[in-house]
Amino acid sequence: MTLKIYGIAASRAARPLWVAHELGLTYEHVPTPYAGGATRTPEFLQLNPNGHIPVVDDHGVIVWESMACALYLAQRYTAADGSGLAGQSAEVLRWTFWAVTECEKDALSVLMHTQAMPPDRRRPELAQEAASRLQGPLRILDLHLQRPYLAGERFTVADVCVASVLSWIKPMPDLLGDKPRLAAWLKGCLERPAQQQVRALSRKV
Ligand SMILES: N[C@@H](CCC(=O)N[C@@H](CS)C(=O)NCC(=O)O)C(=O)O
Repeated sequence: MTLKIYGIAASRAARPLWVAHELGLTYEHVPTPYAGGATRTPEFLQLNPNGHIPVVDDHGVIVWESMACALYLAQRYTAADGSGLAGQSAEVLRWTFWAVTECEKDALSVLMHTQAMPPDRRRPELAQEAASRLQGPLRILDLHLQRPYLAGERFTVADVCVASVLSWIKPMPDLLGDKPRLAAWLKGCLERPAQQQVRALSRKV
């Protein structure tokens, strides 16, 4: 039995995949797509009754919800050299929940209505409205980033979770124009080798 991560890399499965690559974990990638019915088969619904990717199957321990998958792996595993991504839990938890509740919906709207949906279905005004709602939370994060990473001096799973969500606002670079610390932090996170490996994976499957 191996650690399995279900979900194509071009999806929220990128979150647990990013953690796995940061830690150099041995895992089996099952690139279940979210379109075409693969998340509605009886076998898949047995894993996640919500019918969503990602799912982590850690030797029989099943985890779904992408942030929970990322946090679980960071808690459960370390890299071969003993380093890890777990970080101070108060910071990790508050920033991860913050990303999901304060940013994710609007960040997704920015992505969908600028880039991800076919041009004839995009509604630029919805991207603009989402971008204005994001200004407040993004300013808060910019202010917090007077330190190198979200939880302090070291890159942790909090950075994975928050950067995964905020990578969706890249098509609107103006959102970051007046937030230099946030812009530099996000660039640094997205340039990390593990994140590049996951992006390469998303171009393959
Ligand atoms: N809150 C869930 C959302 C999962 C989700 O919506 N995943 C999408 C792909 S990114 C999916 O599986 N969509 C297929 C569907 O809903 O049928 C999480 O973070 O894991």
